[in-house]
Amino acid sequence: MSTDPQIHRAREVLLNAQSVSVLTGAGISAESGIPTFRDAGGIWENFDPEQVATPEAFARDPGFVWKWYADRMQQFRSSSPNRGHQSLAALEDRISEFRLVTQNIDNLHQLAGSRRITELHGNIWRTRCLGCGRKATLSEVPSDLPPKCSECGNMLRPDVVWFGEALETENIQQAEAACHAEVFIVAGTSGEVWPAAGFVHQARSHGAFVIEVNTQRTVLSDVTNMSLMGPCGEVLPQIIR
Ligand code: BJW
Ligand code: ZN
Repeated sequence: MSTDPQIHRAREVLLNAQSVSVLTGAGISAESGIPTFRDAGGIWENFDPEQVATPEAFARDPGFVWKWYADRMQQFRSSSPNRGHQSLAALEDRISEFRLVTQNIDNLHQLAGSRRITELHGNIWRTRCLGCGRKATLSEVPSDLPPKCSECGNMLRPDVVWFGEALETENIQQAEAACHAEVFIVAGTSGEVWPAAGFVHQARSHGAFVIEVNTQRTVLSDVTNMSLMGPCGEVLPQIIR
């Protein structure tokens, strides 16, 4: 058991909480071998977000954008949840009012056993038809790109949220409700992307005790009550036991 007073305090706060919400970002999957976006060596060092993560990019060259997603699907498929994901699934089991809000599309929280999840930016394994709007789940990485709708034959897009696109209203509502929890953990996100970052501000203004878990300071560190510096896979198991 760690003797770090901050870890001890975080553990105590969580043990006494009736309601807990968590916001996660790419950093929680880093120890599963999935690159983050904005760290050194991250995705945006090799790809311009304007070329792969905007509706305009998809309209210009759907095949190119789909190839980028198909490659990431292969990578996600060969990755497993780590101790960070597993700790959050265990926390959910003992907290009656719990919500996990994630910006990640990699499905690793679900694979770890989390159930009360809000996927702010969608899920890479879900598609949406540009013709009939039908959503479907992929069981395999599509090989014929861009894939077509089995109902109407129109082109499918990944059911994810790109820059300039609105998040689903239901997801925003769930995240806003989650901001009323007693304790709010923000783990593995740079806090650079909105509206996700705004939920941390909201939680703090509603009086939550906000705990950040990150390998470095972020723009959110000054908003939180406590910043625990370290990898999610080490820090989360220490504060959730
Ligand atoms: C570890 C670790 C370890 C590493 N352990 N930690 C207000 C102000 C300014 C701009 C805006 C604003 N409001 C809206 C905007 C515009 C824009 C935005 O936020 N831009 C900023 C970047 C400037 N937002 C949008 O466009 C959003 N839509 C919107 O606002 O719509 C409005 C609208 C309304 C009505 C009609 C129409 C429109 C949509 C944002 C969509 C973001 N999409 C992406 C791609 C999703 C699909 C995909 O993955 O392909 O989402 S971009 C990318 O960034 C992805 C992520 O979910 C998101 C956040 O990144 P995240 O998770 O924080 O990763 P990193 O890499 O940034 O950080 C990793 C962190 O982990 C670091 O801090 C590390 O230190 C840490 N770390 N290892 C612990 N082991
Ligand atoms: Zn269709």
